[in-house]
Amino acid sequence: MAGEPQDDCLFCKIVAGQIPATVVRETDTTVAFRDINPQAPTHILVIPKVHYRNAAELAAEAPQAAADVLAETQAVADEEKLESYRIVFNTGSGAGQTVWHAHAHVLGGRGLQWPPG
Ligand code: DGP
Repeated sequence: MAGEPQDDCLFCKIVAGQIPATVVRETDTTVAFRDINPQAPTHILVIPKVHYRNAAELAAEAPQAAADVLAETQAVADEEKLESYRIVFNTGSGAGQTVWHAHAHVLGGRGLQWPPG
């Protein structure tokens, strides 16, 4: 059921501490950890502790958790001293989503091209 931990979800397992991750911040509702395959000098994922498949579902079903994720992207950027950075929510496989638990990528520490590929 949406919102509940899913047995087959990698990021639910990180939330539960069943899979190790380099956690940089944690709040009551979110966890931020370094991406295992960084695409920039700083590449951190901010996830809600509740399970929703993507950012759209999260925003619709748990708007406070969505707001908490967004606030944490800012906190991560501040902690990493990023002057410029990009927040990305890949939504759907055509956009590159591979993990079906909503997450924000915080990317920075190098110049970023626009438009993205
Ligand atoms: P996306 O492609 O938008 O669904 O992003 C998923 C990201 O998750 C991708 O950049 C790689 C990262 N990732 C996948 N497995 C793990 C893992 O076990 N640990 C960590 N820290 N990151 C992971």
